[in-house]
Formats: sequence, C-alpha cells, structure tokens
Amino acid sequence: MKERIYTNEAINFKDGSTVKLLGWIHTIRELGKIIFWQLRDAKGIVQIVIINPKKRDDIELIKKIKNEFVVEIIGTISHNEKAPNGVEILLESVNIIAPAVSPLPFSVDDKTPANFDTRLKYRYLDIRRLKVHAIFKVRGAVIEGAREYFKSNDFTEIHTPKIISVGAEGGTTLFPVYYFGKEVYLAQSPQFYKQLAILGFEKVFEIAPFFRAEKSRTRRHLAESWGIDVEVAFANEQDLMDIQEDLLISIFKYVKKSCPNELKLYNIDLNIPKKPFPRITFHEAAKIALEHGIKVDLNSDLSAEAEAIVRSKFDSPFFITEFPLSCIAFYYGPHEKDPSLSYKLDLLFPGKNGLELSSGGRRCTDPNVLIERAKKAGINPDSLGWYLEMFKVGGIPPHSGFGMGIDRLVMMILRLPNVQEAVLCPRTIDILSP
Ligand code: AMO
Repeated sequence: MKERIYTNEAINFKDGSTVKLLGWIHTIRELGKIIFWQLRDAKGIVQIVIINPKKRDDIELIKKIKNEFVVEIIGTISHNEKAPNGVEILLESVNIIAPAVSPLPFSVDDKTPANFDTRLKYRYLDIRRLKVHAIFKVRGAVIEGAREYFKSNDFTEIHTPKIISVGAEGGTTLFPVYYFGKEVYLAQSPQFYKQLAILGFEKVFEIAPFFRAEKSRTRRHLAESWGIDVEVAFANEQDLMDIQEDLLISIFKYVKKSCPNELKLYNIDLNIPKKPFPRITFHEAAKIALEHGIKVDLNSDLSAEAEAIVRSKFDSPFFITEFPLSCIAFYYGPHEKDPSLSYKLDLLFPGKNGLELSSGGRRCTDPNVLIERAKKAGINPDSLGWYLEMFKVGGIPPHSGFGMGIDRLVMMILRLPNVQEAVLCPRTIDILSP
C-alpha cells in the first residue's frame, strides 16, 4: 500500500508520479467536462482534477461526494502554473472514508460569513476554515517561541496545582469546587507556587490555564484562560521589564518565521518591537489621561477610558510602572521612594484596540508587611497558611515575576476582534459548550 502524502508535499513529486492523499473535500467546482475538488488536510489544500467525469466508470461514486466528505485519493501529479500552489492531482481513484451532511450548517470555505455563535456551536467545522485554522497555528508558534526563549535563558519549567485552598488574586473571581466534602477553588494564577518554586530553581516558568469567575462580558475576558507565568529570584522590576521585552521579541520573531502564510491570511506584516519598550509611571499615565479631561483617582486602577487614552499615545508595546499600592494584590509591598506606590507594572499593547497583556513586579518578602497587606485586602492572614509560613521560615531572596495572557497575545498578533476567537473552545459566563 502506498504511503499517504500530505497536500503540501505534492509539489515535491515529479509529473506522472502516483500518490495517495487523505483529507476532506473543501470545495467542489463542476464545469461539465471537468470537476475540480479542493482537497484539504492539516497541512493545506491541493487541487484534484477529474477530466471527462461522465466517461468514467466511477461517476456514480464521484457524484455522491459532497463538501467535507473524508476521502482517500489516488492520483497522478501534474505541475501546472495555473493551479493553486503550482501543482494539481489528476484523479485515478477515490474512496469515501466518511460522509458528511449536506448542506452543512455553514460553509467551511472562507468566502461565506457565519456569525460567531454559529461558528462556536459547530467549532469542529469552524476550525477547518483556513483563517480559523491559522489562529491555532499562530497560537502554537507563540508557545514554541516562548519555550525557545526560556530554554536558551536557563529557565526551569514548573507545573503547579490548579486546585487550591486560597486565592491569590482577590475573592471576587474565585470558582468554588467541591473537594472531598470541602469547598476549595480553581487556581486564579500560579502566583504562590511560582514564588515557592524559585526557592529551589531561581528562574521558573509555567505555561498553563488559570480560572477567573469573570461575570463581565468583554472582548478581553475569559473564565478559563492560558498564561505564561514567570518568576525570577534576585531580579528587580527593571530586570523584569528586560525579560518581558526579550520574551515578546522572541515570540514575535518565531511567529514571523514559522507562520508566514497564516499572517498573510490576516494581511499582517508583523513588526518586531524594538527594545527598550517605552516606560511610563502610573502618575505619568494619569497625567496623560487628565490632559484629555479624564480624572484618575491616584488610589485606584486606571479606568478603561483612561487606559484607552494612554494606549492611544503609543505605537509599540509599553510599560506602566509604579502602580498605587492601594489597588493591587496583597503580595506587593510599598515602594522605597513613596509608600503609597508599589513595584507593580503592566505591559500594554498600544492603540484603540490594544489592551493589558501582562502584569507583574517585585514581590513583598517581609512577612509582617504581608500580614498587614492581607488584612487590608480583607484576607484573613491565617488562611494564607504555608505561604506566610514560607516567608517566616525565611531564606527568601528578592524576586520578581509576571503573568502574560496567551489568549490576549494571540488576539493582539492577529488583531482579532475578541479574545474568544483565540481559544479552541472558550469558556465565559455564557459559553460552556462545546
Ligand atoms: P493578572 O491578574 O493581571 O496578574 O493576570 C495576568 C495576565 O493574564 C491575562 N488575564 C486574562 N486574560 C483573559 N481573561 C481573563 N479573565 C484574564 N485575567 C487575566 C492578562 C493579564 O495581564 N499573579 C499575577 C501575575 C504576576 O504578578 O505574576 C496575575 O495573575 O493578560
């Protein structure tokens, strides 16, 4: 039996070679004396040509074949400049491996629009569309680019628990879970565990899902999201910005190199951001917003409106540093120069459709300050158990870390309208299926 080849390999064979392909019928074009099928597999599309179909013994079988049937094709290679990708396959024989309904709930070719709800309902059809398929190739490249950076910079990969007994990021977005008769939670972030891990490994990263009970319906929030989490011993907030710049540049370069066709489908000429990214303080950001008539409370986070104004002033990713201590998680401590400020910083994508991509900073390592900060945040210090004890036991170097949203990063690279587009089967307050 002949070995199967993939559609993208057809170009490598000589004219007249017999090949076998497996795949889905993407489109059918019947012109009387000739039928064209586009055959699609995971690697691409190739044209199958059936000349004089009516004169063939297998015409009844050919007529049965509709869009999205899974077929086995045996055919001969014919190089042809007019064919998509410069090669086509003259059909010798076809076998139906699996049929599909006709008509389909929506057409898989990219020419026919379908709304997002319908596309999600039939996600198993949707991911066969070339532009949707491309999103997940880019997503894979984002992860590979990140791993390449971590590998060449001596990071250790960690895997932290996703069932936890205390939330790190505040109580409002915790998902309760029943665990042997006790209420526990899905992890909002690997925050406590990556801080634990640096005590043995110094430089760690995790690529994993996290869970937020986000009740709001926005273009950038999911209930289940994936993040690249980093924590580094002996690093301060300046080092952290350098790491984020290098990581992002590594990811962009990898995507540009490995996904040229996917980027082309979205008409994106991916600009590799240049180091150093602009850095402004929270107070400077507040001033920009004020210049546009938007007042910022210096004790709370930037409103969506103020953040949008600030983003519009930049044309490359940029950092906002020194967030007010009063509006951030308890695991940050006060800044040496002003105790109302902190070492927390965010990385943002610029422009009207930009957003916050990551946040992180230098952590508080003083157990007494942590207890005070927890109390202020409404967290009973006793509930922090092993985490607080870790700081009391000591041997904790200064350290910094950040969490970067993968779904948001893919959304930004491909300029998708909604973060849900970047997720195979998104989870939000409204979506639990498929
Ligand atoms: P934060 O809560 O800012 O920080 O999350 C880090 C990054 O994760 C992404 N993100 C989300 N993406 C989609 N849907 C959501 N609901 C969602 N929530 C967060 C964003 C965000 O910037 N422990 C800290 C990180 C750290 O300090 O190391 C944390 O979780 O891109």
